[in-house]
Amino acid sequence: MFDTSTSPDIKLWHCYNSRSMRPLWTLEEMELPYQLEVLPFPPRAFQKEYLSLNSLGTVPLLRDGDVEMTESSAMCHYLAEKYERSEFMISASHAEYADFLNWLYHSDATLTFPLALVIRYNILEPEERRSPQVAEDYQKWFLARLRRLDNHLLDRKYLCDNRFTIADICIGFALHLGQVLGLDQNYQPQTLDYLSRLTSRKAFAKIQTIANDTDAFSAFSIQK
Ligand SMILES: N[C@@H](CCC(=O)N[C@@H](CS)C(=O)NCC(=O)O)C(=O)O
Repeated sequence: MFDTSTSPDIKLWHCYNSRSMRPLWTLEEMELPYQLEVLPFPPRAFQKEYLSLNSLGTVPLLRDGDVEMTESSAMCHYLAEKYERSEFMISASHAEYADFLNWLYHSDATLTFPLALVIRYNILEPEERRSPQVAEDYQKWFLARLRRLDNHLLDRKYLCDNRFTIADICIGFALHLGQVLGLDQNYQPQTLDYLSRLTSRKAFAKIQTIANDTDAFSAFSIQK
């Protein structure tokens, strides 16, 4: 277990290179104390006891006192609001507020979802159930779904208000996961620049060193 203080209230269950990177990256950017439990991926297969904590079997799981959450982008939103870190947020009175929320939701529902199917049909299913055709279709779908982001980044360094916010963390994770799967070869130059701007942040570099020996996708990324 990785513990950043003696008795933090916040506890996060994490798998390397999974969606739990979103709240982990947020915690590090905000310098909040937390406890981290690292699980093998997928936990529903390799750490069955985890199902008693989260019946979905998915990561992340976040607890903060009585609060329990299972949606990664919502966790980033919660941490920024709850711990009053307005520098990572766009307020409701700001002209770009709706856009900010849209990127937060877009990050998982629109961008990460097709990647989950690529992982499933290329890596997680037993050999006889794998389907290169399904994986390829969802890779193409993911790249087509980057169009809106590609256009948005033509004249911007960050998604909202010209500064780094949790929207960049949430979208940045989806781009990072695509990169882990070798899809960055097809990213537009402005999107690649944006991703390297995000991954060169100190907090990102730090979370990449946590539990990197448990990377479930490393064998696949080496073959790509
Ligand atoms: N919408 C949820 C999805 C959570 C999710 O599906 N996590 C994946 C890891 S990236 C997982 O745990 N997959 C393993 C499984 O489904 O058993 C979120 O954003 O946190």
